Amino acid sequence: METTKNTSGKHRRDGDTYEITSSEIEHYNDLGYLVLKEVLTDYELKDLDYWFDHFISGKEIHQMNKDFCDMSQPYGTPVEEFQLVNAMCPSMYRPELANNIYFRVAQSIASQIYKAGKAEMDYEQFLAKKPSKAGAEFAMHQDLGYWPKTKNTWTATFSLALSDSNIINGCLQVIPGTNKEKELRVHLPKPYNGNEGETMNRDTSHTLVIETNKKDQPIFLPVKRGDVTIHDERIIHGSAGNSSSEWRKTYVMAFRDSETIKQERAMGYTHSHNDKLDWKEVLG
Ligand SMILES: O=C(O)CCC(=O)C(=O)O
Repeated sequence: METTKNTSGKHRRDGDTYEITSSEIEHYNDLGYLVLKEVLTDYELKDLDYWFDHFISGKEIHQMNKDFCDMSQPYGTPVEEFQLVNAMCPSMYRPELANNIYFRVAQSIASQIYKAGKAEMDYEQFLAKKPSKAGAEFAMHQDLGYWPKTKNTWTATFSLALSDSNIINGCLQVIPGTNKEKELRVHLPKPYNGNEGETMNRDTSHTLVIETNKKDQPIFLPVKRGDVTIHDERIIHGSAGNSSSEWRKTYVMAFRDSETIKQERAMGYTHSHNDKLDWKEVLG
C-alpha cells in the first residue's frame, strides 16, 4: 500500500503510528538500512532531551558502572577524558523513561517492517559525541558481531537524532548491501593508542572492530533533529569523530524478535555492559 504521497513526517503520523511504505520496507530488507524524516516533533523531543542530558551529564553514574562509558576508549578511562559518551539501558536505571513516545512510534515502525514474528524492544542506549573530539569514533562493525548467538537474528536498530547529525559531527555511515554477506566479518578488540600489544577483551573494553577492504564504500546518513535511521544486525556501519563545535546526540533503540529476546535473557544477556557472560560460550 503506497499511500504516503506527502513524505513530510506530520502527514505520516497518526498518534503513535508512523506509516511507512512497502518500498521503504523493501529498501530496508535489500540494503540493510532506512532513513525516515520528521518522525518526532520538537515538542515530543523536549522530554527526551531532559533524560538524555540527565544521563550524559553523569547524573546516574553512581549506579551504572560499565554502562556509563566511552565506547571509543577502554573501560576505566576517566570521565573527564570521555569523547564518545554512552549511557546503556537508561530505562533500566530510570523506569520513568520507559514507554516514551519514541518507543511507541518506533514500535509501530518495527511492527510494520517485521511480519515473521513479534518485534519487541530489546535495549536502548544514549550516545553523545562531545564537540571537537576527533577521536569520538564508533569503529566499523556489524551489530551481530557483538551479540550472543541466537536462532533468529532479526533486528531493527533505530537511531533517533536529538541533534542534527552530519559529516562534520560524525554522523552514521553504512555500507549498503553488506547485510547480505553470508559470513560475518571477523571482529577483533580495538587496539588503543599507547596500548599497542596490550591484550584487550570484553572485560577491558566494549569496542570490537572489523577490517574493511577496498571494495567497502561507506555512505553517510546525515539527518535532522527528529529524523530516524534504522539499520539491521548485519550491515557494516560506524561513525567518525566530531570535528564540529556542537554535540552530536543520538538515542538508540533496538527491536528484535520476542523469542530472540527470551533466548538472550536465558543466557543472562540484557545488553548491559555489566552482564556477566562467558563470551567464548555464547558467541557460538
Ligand atoms: O550512531 C553511531 O555513531 C553508531 C551507532 C552504532 O553503531 C549502533 O547503534 O549500532
